[in-house]
Amino acid sequence: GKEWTDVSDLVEELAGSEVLIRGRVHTYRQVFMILRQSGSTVQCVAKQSEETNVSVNMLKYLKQLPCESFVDVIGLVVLPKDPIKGATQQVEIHMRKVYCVNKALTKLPLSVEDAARSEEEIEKSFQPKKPGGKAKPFSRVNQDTRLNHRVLDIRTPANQAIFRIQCGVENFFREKLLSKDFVNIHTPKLMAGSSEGGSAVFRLEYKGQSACLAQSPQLHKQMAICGDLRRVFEIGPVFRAEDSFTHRHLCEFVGLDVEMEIQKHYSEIMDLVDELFVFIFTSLNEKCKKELEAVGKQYPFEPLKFLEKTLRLTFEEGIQMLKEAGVEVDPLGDLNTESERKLGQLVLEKYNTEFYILHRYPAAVRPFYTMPCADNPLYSNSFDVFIRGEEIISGAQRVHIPEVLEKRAGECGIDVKTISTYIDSFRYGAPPHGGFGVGLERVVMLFCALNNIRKTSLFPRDPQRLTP
Ligand code: ATP
Ligand code: AMO
Repeated sequence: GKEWTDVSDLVEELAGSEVLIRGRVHTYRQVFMILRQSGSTVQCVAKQSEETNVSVNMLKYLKQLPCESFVDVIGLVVLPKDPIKGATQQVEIHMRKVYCVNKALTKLPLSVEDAARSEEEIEKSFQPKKPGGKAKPFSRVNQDTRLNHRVLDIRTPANQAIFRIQCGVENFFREKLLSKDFVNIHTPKLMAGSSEGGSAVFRLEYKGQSACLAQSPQLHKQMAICGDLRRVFEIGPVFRAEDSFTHRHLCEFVGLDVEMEIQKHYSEIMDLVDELFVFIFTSLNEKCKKELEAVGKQYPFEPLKFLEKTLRLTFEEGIQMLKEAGVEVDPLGDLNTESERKLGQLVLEKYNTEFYILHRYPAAVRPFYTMPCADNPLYSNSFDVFIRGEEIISGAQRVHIPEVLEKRAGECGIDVKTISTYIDSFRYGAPPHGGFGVGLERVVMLFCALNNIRKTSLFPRDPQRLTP
């Protein structure tokens, strides 16, 4: 009839009491077993004493238990003489009884202990501890090994934290939008045509008819606005048949999408981006402190620099800054990855922020549904948002005039027949509107300055990976 205590709740106040805990065998050395539960660890000692008599049989049994096995431990909470280095909890458990709940394989494809080491720790292990001694280098776990055995890899403290941070971003996004009277919608992922155009679309057969997997909720979130929902958001899967294998593209990712009526100007959409993301970043820093620290322990990073009021630069201002720094870019073309990075650096130096909005993009590089600028149709009422020099958001005011929309779709090589129901929606009366799309995995990756989007996707799908 004993209740289990969480490892994270094992604190000094419990000293002297007997507890029952369940966790994994993280490591076992001499008489010390480190028990792990999610990101928390506690040192359990097999001591022969009057108070905690551990039988010789139990010791033998413990020694042969493979790492990662699940055990129940009954033991006495004791304050340690010296600070404990190898565990998160600052109490020791003197074991009285141990039961194995479920045994793991003796030879695991990767060791969680190895997978949790920082690059610095690994580097250091190549030096001998004592001069003239022999070094005992730790092995590096490469990314493919991690992803092939993702269930084991997810168990590291940094990964435990990453997916809690991801959950935080999603919750703060939803919380803020609900407080502003947005409606949470769900749009179909099976579509008759492609929503973003281009080649990066997965095609499939749908009951004898050709179909696509949604490249974004773009068309249907706009149709929801035509349906008078006024302000909507969606959190859902987005599919892109990306060809290139990069550090920031997945073939399936989580899209955070917003669409809203606007009164006068597309700056209303950027105002929302500003308020929403300052709220998300502030909430992360306040409510996910422990998690951010855990990520930083394995992958050290500086906290994101952002302003209370998000900086806005026009595309023209951006390319002027690049030009002054000796980088020539096409004034009516798109920025490539390298010039986006460079501009991020320049903005950081000049404005001391790593989060900013670049707007009024050249019309030619934006999707067909983007509203051109009233004063100059070579530019558009659109924007991208960057964290540490990399894109996390694209957004814009949309064309709500059906004839213009039809023409633009045709010019962009889209088969207008496949999106006729979308274009028709604007023939029944449509308000001026706009919105944006955010890549969840990119937000987490860039907030924590991680170097690869696969680190922030639980089971990533990329051009070479469809399992696990
Ligand atoms: P979008 O929604 O606009 O597709 P994105 O973040 O997926 O946003 P892309 O449009 O694919 O980014 O690319 C943005 C810029 O990065 C483009 O100018 C493109 O030339 C460049 N780029 C994209 N993929 C690569 C790559 N694999 N290597 C180098 N540059 C790339
Ligand atoms: P866009 O194509 O720029 O815009 O996508 C929006 C955001 O989604 C993320 N993203 C990706 N993340 C991971 N892997 C990918 N392959 C990938 N592609 C894009 C990025 C990007 O900023 N319909 C418009 C949005 C809108 O205007 O409302 C759209 O899809 O973070």
